[in-house]
Amino acid sequence: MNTTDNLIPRPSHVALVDGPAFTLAPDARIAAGDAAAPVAEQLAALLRRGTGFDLPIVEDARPGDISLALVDTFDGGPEAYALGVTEDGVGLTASTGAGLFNGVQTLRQLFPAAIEGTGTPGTWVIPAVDIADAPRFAYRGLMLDVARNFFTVEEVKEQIDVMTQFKLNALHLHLTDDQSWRIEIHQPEDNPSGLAYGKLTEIGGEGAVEVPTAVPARGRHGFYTQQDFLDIQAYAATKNVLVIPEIDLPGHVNAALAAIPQLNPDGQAKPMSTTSEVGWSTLTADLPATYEFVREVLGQLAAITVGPYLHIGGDEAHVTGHDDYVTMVQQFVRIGAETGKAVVGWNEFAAVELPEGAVIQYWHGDFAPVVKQAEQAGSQVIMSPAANTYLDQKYASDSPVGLEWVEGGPFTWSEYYNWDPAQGGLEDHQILGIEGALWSETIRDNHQAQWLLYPRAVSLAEVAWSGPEVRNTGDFRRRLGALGERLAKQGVVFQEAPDVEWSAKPEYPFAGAIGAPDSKYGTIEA
Ligand code: TNX
Repeated sequence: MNTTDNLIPRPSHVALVDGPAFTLAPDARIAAGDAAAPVAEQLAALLRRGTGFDLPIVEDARPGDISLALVDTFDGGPEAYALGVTEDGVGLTASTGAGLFNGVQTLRQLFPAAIEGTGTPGTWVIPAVDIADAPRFAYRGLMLDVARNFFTVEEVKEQIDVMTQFKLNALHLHLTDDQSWRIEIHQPEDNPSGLAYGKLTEIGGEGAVEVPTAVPARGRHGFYTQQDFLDIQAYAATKNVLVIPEIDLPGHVNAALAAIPQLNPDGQAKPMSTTSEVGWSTLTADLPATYEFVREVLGQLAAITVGPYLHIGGDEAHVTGHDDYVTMVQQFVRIGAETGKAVVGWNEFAAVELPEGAVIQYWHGDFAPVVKQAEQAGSQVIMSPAANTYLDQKYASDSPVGLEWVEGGPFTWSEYYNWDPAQGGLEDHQILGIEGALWSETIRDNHQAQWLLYPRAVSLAEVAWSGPEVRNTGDFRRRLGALGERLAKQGVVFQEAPDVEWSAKPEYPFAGAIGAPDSKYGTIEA
């Protein structure tokens, strides 16, 4: 076994080449033309930290260097790359920066795990190999629920840093819910009903969930200014990550109802709420303020969203009558489309006529309307079936954090590995990709989030990237074991799945947390 056997996600083609290995020498350089320089800088930063070498960026390669090159055309699409390693050097080519970025993640894993440390003296050897690789799906995402528990800009960036090494390239931010409103909306000049948009974050930004399973029990509050949101996206873009913002409509809106009285039929603001119950709030179909509000919010959000997608929720509107649901969501998808973005919604929103380019995110329930829209309206689908992708679910009934409502659970890395997104008659070309959702009712910081994410998000990354012909459960389990050392060196917390032989153990993130096992006193009670 060598590092070419440990790659995650598994590349389409890996061929060991006869011949001596490559050794990165202290005087090696990284060669890259102008367009490849930003990715070369990232590779250099990573390898400098790991090796302590200078690794200057230069224009032309000589033997012993790593060279990055952009070429005009390439098989396998914009994210594909080719990586060749011989005794004489490493060559990485792609047709876009994204392709190069993906290739760098593979190269990173080809070095010994010590590369993830800081300046470890060592010899940095890579076997001679030829790799040609391209993703199965274009969209490979995670969702972070920043509404139930707030995650700071810095924390979001840290999550981006970890996910990208597995070639995950989409981050969906669930920005609003019953408990909170996390994105600044400016007061518009044209404001017929006099809605005070500033209250959304002034009141809604203070909210969070409160459940007695973690320390502190109450979620953290806060919100992103529009500038914060732009900063997150700019940072994400350097790591080939697209941000998809979500405003959840027409249910999951209590924070908006608490901030803006005119959204309520009686004109009275609702009280804020910290409950983790779902499906009990709704916008009102026959209030003109509803549409004025949604138009303003989606308009401002679209204006600060770099990517092509705007997520408008649509889930669990249990107290919205069916006709009212259809009336409102039909309007909302139009308003969303008028901003120039493609609307994304949870699968319930497939009950309305979707505009061209709409994307359906399937999470649970009836799959037939999804397939029908995909066939008839050409909507693409993001697959997030709860039983194969929900990252907020417990690993075992005694997990210190996590929920356990999804049938078939609890869920480990293997349930999230052993499934195929092309199901129920959907074919690959109708599937934009897959996404794992991390709802945050029970988690309070990045380490707890990481514990639920890893290793299951790694399973998802391989399902999203690698074709079924190169996936293998037993081999993946072995590769996860090898990955432990890299994650531990990065300081990433992960769940020590008992059926995996881990090469290193993470820190345990729940010392002192309510519900956490405690060596002396048993479980800490709420
Ligand atoms: C259902 S999944 C929700 C969320 C909750 C989650 C908890 C979905 C589209 N809606 O509001 O946080 O369950 O697992």
